[in-house]
Amino acid sequence: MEFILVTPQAQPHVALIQLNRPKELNALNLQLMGELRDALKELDENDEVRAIIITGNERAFAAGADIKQMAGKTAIDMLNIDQFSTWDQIRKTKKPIIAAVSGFALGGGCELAMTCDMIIASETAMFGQPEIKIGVMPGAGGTQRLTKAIGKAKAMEMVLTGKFMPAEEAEKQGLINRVVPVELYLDEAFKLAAEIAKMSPVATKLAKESVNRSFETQLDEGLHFERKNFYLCFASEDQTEGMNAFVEKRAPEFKGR
Ligand code: DAK
Repeated sequence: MEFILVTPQAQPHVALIQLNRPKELNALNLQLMGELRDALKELDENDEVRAIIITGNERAFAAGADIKQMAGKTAIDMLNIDQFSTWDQIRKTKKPIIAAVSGFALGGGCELAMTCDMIIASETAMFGQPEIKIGVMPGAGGTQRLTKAIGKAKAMEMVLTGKFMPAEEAEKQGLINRVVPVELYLDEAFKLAAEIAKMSPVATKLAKESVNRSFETQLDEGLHFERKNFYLCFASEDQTEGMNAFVEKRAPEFKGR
């Protein structure tokens, strides 16, 4: 594993996965996502593990999918790469996953945190779906999960303006479980994981599956819709312009083509 660190028994029955591309603010490239998928599958099959924590570092949980890797892609490239199967497998993890978030949780980073079952944040955490600023839209569930978590008006504003939501507001809006001082966010995640790890692993898995079931059919349909529109963004010149502008550190000039 090059881009994640996995500790299967960070505490009794609790595994820790740390995203580890600190210089790139843990931008989620394809390799990192593949490693994360494989690690979660292994931990899900490991009887000693009852809860899993995913974290980044103090500055960033993850600043999104790797824009440098995506910038030159066409809609057909995106279709052929089929990152969605990786995200789908992550979503199918049966054991509870807690995201311990500090700093940036943006784009795919925010979507990854929302794919987890609970979110503990440090007071410096910032959540956002800024894809619109680089000429695309959320592609890994952001339009669906964010809307379900914080409601249409707030989600619409975040998705259409790319504005970030600080941890305190995210707690008020119900996006996260709680916010704690930065030096405590990982401890707090471990405390929650330890509490869950005391319960019956069978009942825990069944309960997680049941809570998720409450919106699953609707979510499947919503994700399908989002994916089609996400691919379509890659057929636009604005996507190329938006992502190249990020890489070249300049403001984009969108033309609506
Ligand atoms: N991709 C690649 N590199 C990134 C990055 C990213 N998302 N975010 C940051 N970096 C890199 C920067 O380019 C910089 O690299 P160097 O220039 O040093 O080589 C380094 O990390 C440090 O970043 P900054 O110098 O920019 O740091 P600042 O503190 O000034 O700014 C920032 C921090 C987070 C505000 C800024 O870096 C930023 O705006 N980053 C981009 C945020 C963003 O737009 N995120 C959304 C990306 S699109 C899908 C699944 C998921 C997705 C799509 C499809 N499928 C399943 C198909 C998700 C899409 C996205 O997430």
